Amino acid sequence: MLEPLSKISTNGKWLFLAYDHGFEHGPVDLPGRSLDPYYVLGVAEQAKYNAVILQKGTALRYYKGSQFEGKIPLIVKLNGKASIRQGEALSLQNCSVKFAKEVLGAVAIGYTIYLGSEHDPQMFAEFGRIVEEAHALKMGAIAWVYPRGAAVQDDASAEITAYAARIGMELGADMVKIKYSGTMESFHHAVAAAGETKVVLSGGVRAEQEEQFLRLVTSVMDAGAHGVAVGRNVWQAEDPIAVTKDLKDIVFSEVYEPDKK
Ligand code: FBP
Repeated sequence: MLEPLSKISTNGKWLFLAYDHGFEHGPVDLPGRSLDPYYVLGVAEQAKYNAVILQKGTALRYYKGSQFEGKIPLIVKLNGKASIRQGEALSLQNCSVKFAKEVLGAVAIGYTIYLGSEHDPQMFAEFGRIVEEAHALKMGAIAWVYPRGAAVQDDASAEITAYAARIGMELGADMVKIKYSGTMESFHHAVAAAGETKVVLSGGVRAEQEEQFLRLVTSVMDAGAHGVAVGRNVWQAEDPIAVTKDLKDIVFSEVYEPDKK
């Protein structure tokens, strides 16, 4: 069900603002004004992101019924895990697809799968059902696929990054969000492995220099990626609007070449 996502794209590309870190990492990731969801929603609106990504509660308390509802498209992250408990990663659903659509007004849902975790079969099964429900409600389904766990030797290798992208496609995701594999060539392999499923980069921890992050984004866009879902590199920055402008220049200025895939 790519249509709901296509409707919110810019020339077939996407720039999403992710803000689920309070759940995943805790307030330690949300310094200064970024602790306030209204601040981040303001950035998303002002900089005209293609969508903002929130957990259920943030969407319920700060998006629903606020000045931002309907102004910025919403993607609801359906699962999440805290960073305190160690061991093999498992993230289970805490919000239904129906609630995301009918109560929160989401155009798409997101779900994280930890590829390589001893619990990955549970997340495959849960996301498989979610894809069916999302498509029945005419919503997009986005898989975050992150290699993680004792069985994963190198979570950024070319092979496992391509495997992550492929798993997203094989599970029926319309879009897969993956981490950087280190080189343009290896990321291109991952984009190719995803086939018809669109691939967006997961931003990562804030780079020391904005230039470093922009170079990384240039590399993935040159590799044929369809966009970026970024969090910390934007709302932790001193001037998130200026960073977004630079990001848009890279993500949206690329000439779309379908045979790049
Ligand atoms: P960033 O751009 O800040 O890395 O955000 C992307 C994201 O996928 C978030 O949606 C999520 O909270 C975080 O990264 C999870 O990162 P990790 O699982 O590596 O701790």
